[in-house]
Amino acid sequence: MSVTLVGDVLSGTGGIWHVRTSDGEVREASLRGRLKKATVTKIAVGDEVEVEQDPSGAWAISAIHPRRSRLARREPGSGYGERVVAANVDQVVVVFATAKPEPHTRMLDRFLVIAEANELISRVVVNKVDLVPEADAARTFADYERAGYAVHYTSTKTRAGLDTLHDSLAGLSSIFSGPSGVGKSSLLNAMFPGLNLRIGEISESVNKGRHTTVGAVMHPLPDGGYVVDSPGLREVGMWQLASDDLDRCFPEFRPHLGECRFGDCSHLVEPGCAVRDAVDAGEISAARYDSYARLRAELEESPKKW
Ligand SMILES: Nc1nc2c(ncn2[C@@H]2O[C@H](COP(=O)(O)OP(=O)(O)OP(=O)(O)O)[C@@H](O)[C@H]2O)c(=O)[nH]1
Ligand SMILES: [Mg+2]
Ligand SMILES: [Zn+2]
Repeated sequence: MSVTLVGDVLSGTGGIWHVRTSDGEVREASLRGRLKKATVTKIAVGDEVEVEQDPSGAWAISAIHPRRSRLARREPGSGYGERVVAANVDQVVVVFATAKPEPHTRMLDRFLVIAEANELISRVVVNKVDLVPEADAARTFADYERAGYAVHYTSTKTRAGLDTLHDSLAGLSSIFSGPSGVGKSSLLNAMFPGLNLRIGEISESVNKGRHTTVGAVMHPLPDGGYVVDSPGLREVGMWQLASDDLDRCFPEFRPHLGECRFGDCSHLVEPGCAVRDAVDAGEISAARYDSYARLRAELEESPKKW
């Protein structure tokens, strides 16, 4: 008789998946041949699966449960396909640094749009606040607080903001995302010392695009919930987002949608646009609107076959 257990996929390399089963053990499992052929869903970190032990003692994944959520983005490089970075996540923690590397808020907007398009809540973490005056950091990221995002100002050196961030992760499954070198792994180590994640060498490596974390790995938290540490991204591709849906991915636009003169307003050129009026009135940040316009142009140029 074979044993079947339910578990969560923590990581995977070379066809072997680490699955944390309901009894708290972490088991190495391969994907059942039958399932491999039948399934269109590629397994991702965070997937809830069934594993079966065969008489020789080896474990195999025999079923994948439906996902309650997922964070997907475009296949990196020239690919058009989607890549599910993690399944069954509750929130995306988008980490940027005040410096080393310099924060590019346009890129932050992309990370946030992808989370919104996946219908996930995001938090913004502004790490390395020890490197610049507080007022400078607050000015750079003020637009995000105004847009309604929770913004955490943190430092792993001074431990500023770590308790509040820690509390916001309790009982949830959170994926840490953001550029390379901003301190995602450092933050997780500082909040959960047992994790012992590899962190990068000081600054010089940051701009050379050397990635310290390789592949997304999910870690169970001592008091319940999970965190996913993911490798830094240099480019973040949109996936399967219709250009007409982009406006809803900017939370501060939402109160104004439906108030434009034209129902299918692109908020770019049409007269009587409530979104542009709000920008002119200073209610919506001009920089965020500029990101919207650029992303919209990009989506309209991209191949429809996504
Ligand atoms: N000054 C300062 N440096 C920090 C802080 N947090 C992390 N660092 C440094 O930033 C560098 C990169 O940290 P990592 O944690 O490896 O960054 P990461 O975001 O996980 O990078 P990838 O895994 O490549 O995506 C290391 O040298 C850390 O010591 C901080 O709050 N202040
Ligand atoms: Mg890392
Ligand atoms: Zn409009």
